[in-house]
Amino acid sequence: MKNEIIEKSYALAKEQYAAIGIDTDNVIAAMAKIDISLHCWQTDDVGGFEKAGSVLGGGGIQATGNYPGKAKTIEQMRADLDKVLSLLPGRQRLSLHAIYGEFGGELVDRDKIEVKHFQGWIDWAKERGMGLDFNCTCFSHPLADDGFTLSSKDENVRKFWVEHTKRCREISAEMGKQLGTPCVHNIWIPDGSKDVPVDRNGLRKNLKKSLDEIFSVEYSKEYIKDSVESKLFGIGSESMVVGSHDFYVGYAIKNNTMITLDNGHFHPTEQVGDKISSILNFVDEILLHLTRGVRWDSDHVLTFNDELLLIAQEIIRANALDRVNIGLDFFDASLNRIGAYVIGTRSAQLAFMYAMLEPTKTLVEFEEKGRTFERLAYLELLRTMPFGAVYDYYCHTNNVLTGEAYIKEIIKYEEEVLMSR
Ligand code: RNT
Ligand code: ZN
Repeated sequence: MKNEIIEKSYALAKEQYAAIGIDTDNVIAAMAKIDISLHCWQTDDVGGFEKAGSVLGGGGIQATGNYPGKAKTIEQMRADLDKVLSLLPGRQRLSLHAIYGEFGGELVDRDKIEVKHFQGWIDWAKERGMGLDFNCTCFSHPLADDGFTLSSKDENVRKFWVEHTKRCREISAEMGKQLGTPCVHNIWIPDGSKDVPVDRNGLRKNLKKSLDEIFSVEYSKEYIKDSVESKLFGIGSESMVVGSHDFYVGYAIKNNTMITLDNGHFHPTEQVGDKISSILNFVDEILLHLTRGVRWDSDHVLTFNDELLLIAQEIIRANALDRVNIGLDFFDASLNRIGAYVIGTRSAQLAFMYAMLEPTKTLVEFEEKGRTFERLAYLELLRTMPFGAVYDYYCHTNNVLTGEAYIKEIIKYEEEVLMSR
């Protein structure tokens, strides 16, 4: 899009928003607070670099499709991430999984990983002024094959995963220390039962014991922020998930950890947006895993839909941005992965910008006076306001391509880089 058109469109949009009491310049300035953590696993369908050509293991994580161009080495992944970063306005973080270390061709088992395997990533992030987040990888491993990790009744298996997760927290704390911004460490485990189990209680007691052991090591909150992620069901855990929402909400409140809300992890009619103002009354901070579930936790590319919008609106309306860590969690192997990455991240940015372009105070006044027609009418009006022009201008002021130009740039990268992999 021509600069002149971007600027003219923005000038008109600015006037339209001013008429309903919104200062678009302020909103653009506030976008600096939308720090989105990019999930590294979108570049390679959650494969990781433990061994060459590794494939996705069990545990309810499933990517479908085999579009060419997936990152097969750390160098390729870093090149892809740089491309993605160049097409995004604002600041981002990077979220790594434990299987993405630099293991130098050696097979380093999960209970042996160390900071040194991630020092390259820390340096990489430092050069770019980015923060890092981290995730233990309790799946895609022979000791996770029977579906139980931290809740396993096999004491050796349980201990193995406790040790892995402890090491992941140690690595996270070091990342936070070296980079000067706390690293969010997220625990998600696949543990659950395909068919109706009998001893749910025993498994949940085990999970609680494992978490207590893991969190018995204390680190400064300046270095690490801990979070736990629940799930309703997964492939192979249809009948029961040990780490259910009730389990982790209870654990998080009692132990002052964060709760991870992945919007693919609930019943399709449940809204994660509705949960935010409840949970934030009882825990200090939350982590979001933004995704798009189609009929199930399918992890489709995030798009600008009502579900995402409600999440962003609820955070902005509750003035809770500084208590929400925004992470992404989608992986689709059926289309250009870099394109998917950029679409999803831009959609998240757009949702937060849209939420900030709302005259919330006026709407609340209508609501409190019972003037529900005007509340609804304004909400509908906002949908056709020129928020796209504001987003384009935001990209423009960040020297980032807008409109169809970014699409062409991704096609060029596909032709020049991805297709020759
Ligand atoms: C799985 C969880 C989990 C993973 C990532 C890779 O259902 O959403 O967050 O997607 O850790
Ligand atoms: Zn998730």
